[in-house]
Amino acid sequence: MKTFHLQGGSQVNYDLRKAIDILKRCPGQYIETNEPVKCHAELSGVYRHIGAGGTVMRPTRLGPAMMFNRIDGYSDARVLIGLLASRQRVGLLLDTPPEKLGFLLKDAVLNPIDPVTVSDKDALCREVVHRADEPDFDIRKLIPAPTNTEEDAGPYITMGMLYGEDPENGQKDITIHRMCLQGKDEISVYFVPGARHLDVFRAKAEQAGKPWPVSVNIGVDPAIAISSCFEPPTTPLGFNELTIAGAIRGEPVQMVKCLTVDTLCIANAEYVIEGLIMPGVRVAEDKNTGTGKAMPEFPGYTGGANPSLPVIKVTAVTHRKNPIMQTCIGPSEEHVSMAGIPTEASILTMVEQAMPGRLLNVYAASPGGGKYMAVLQFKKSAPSDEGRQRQAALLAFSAFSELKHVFLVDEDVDPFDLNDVLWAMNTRFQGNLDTIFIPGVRCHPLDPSQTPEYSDAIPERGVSCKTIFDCTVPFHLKENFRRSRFMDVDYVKFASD
Ligand SMILES: [Mn+2]
Repeated sequence: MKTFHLQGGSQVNYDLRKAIDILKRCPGQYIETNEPVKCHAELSGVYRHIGAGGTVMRPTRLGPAMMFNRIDGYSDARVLIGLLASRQRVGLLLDTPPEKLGFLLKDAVLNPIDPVTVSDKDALCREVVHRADEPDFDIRKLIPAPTNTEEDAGPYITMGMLYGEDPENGQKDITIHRMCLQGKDEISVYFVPGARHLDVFRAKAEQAGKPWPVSVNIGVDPAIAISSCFEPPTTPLGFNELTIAGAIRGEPVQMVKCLTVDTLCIANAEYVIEGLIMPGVRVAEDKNTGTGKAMPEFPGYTGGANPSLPVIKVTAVTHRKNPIMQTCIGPSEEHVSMAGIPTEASILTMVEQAMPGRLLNVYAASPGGGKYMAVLQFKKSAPSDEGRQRQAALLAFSAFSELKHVFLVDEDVDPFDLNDVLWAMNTRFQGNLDTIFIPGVRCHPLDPSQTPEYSDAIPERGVSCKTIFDCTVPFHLKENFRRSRFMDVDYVKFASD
């Protein structure tokens, strides 16, 4: 593999291909197929059975990441799906035990390392260059973006890291947004309404009547993919999430100047799309299909097509030789990893600051897509800690605004084992005493139970009842809830793995 030489001589080579090389050495984590596959619905239909997991309708399962080597209609491109669709695999890729990943990210946020800009000749993403002013330029022929189900609005870039800068002050942001290929040089971008940081930058450029330069970076070091999923307040407006990826790796992310627009892109990305978001231009997300549907989203449902979205006018596509298009299924376990582990880090940070030493761990659990549900493992050490676990739950809601359900468990319950969590609910929980409702709080618009049609008590789409399920034992009753104690033994000699 080609490596870079930074000033000072250190070698950097964290990229997608290095991640794949790691998985190839780990049994059960990676498979390839040479069977030709269609990007239109077939590829995702296959992977659902191989390893999607998450909130995908059953049958599905956790399984290996999968490379499709032969894509119908594309001569040299490959498609990788499910790279992060397993917490264990994320642990292998970030060299950290799965239950410590939240702590890894928490520490990384506190020790950011700025990206560096390398020269054009060191940028692997420039191995092949296609400019939009060339005849026959068509992003749909260059980028094998899957259409995940037959009713989707079109081919989607689901693992594209959108990078842009504030046109007024140069602040930077990188975030994954759903992007649909709409024409030969047009891509729509969906921003959840509110204050998505890139949308703030975009609106400023639009206000000034200026095109806003962006890059879409596909196929990068998984540390970058996960870091780009942080949200405020952990990463407030102006916090460049690439600095977190730098901290995870102990080395700066390498950027390079775009060829055709005035911004940066990730130097070793498999694909880079350069373009301009034009002021005042909008497109209907399903303009090519009219299905009213967008694509499968993390709660397990297909999101509605948005009638009016900003558009990237593509100016160039660059890629590596034999490029890898990385994709994911929206509701898969991959979303749980990417959204959930940063959520865990955010909760750990806030609760630790408020009440050090009590929150032992957090799991942003799979059934919530990494966003709607968190299990907090909380240790009460003194009578005055009683009730503090509920305060921790309130802090968790503050640490991540889209969180809907918090489950509180004691130190003798494994928060990552949902059977154990539900055991605690069955034996340490009284519904009328230990459920705390916080109605009328804004949550996340993609949860279909949060609509005025669902109940008159819900004033607006996206407003929800946040709920705490306190499955901890009252401190003064701890002795009554002692789990059966088995003998500590050296079991391996009886039955080795
Ligand atoms: Mn941000």
